[in-house]
Amino acid sequence: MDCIFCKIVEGTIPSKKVFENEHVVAFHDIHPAAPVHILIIPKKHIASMNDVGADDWHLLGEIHSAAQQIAKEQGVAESGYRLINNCGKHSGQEVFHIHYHLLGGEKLGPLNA
Ligand code: D5M
Repeated sequence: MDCIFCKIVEGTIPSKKVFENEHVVAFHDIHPAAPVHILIIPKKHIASMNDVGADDWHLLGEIHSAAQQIAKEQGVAESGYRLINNCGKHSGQEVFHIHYHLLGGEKLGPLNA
């Protein structure tokens, strides 16, 4: 499958990983929009929030659990951070392997800037 995030999961293209367990991987966004910008993804290929199946919901819980740990490790848990999922055309989703952006390290702008 021609999915850039699946290739990151497989290790066939490089990434700066900050977290990995059985179901979830997290790595630095290649175009950071804040001092801390980490992408958190399930290893399973799910195209978008619209495609999360009945057996997949635990993966989103695991992503949130990873986000809590990563925020602490990246030093933004106390100052605050944002966890964003873009779904579909109007959101600007570019990569169709579901992912959450963890953004922090500075005061963030309006949600819909
Ligand atoms: O965000 C997709 C994000 O994925 C965007 O912020 C760039 C990032 N990206 C794309 N390719 C890579 C690689 N190879 N490494 C790290 N980050 C990457 P979206 O929510 O789909 O707009």
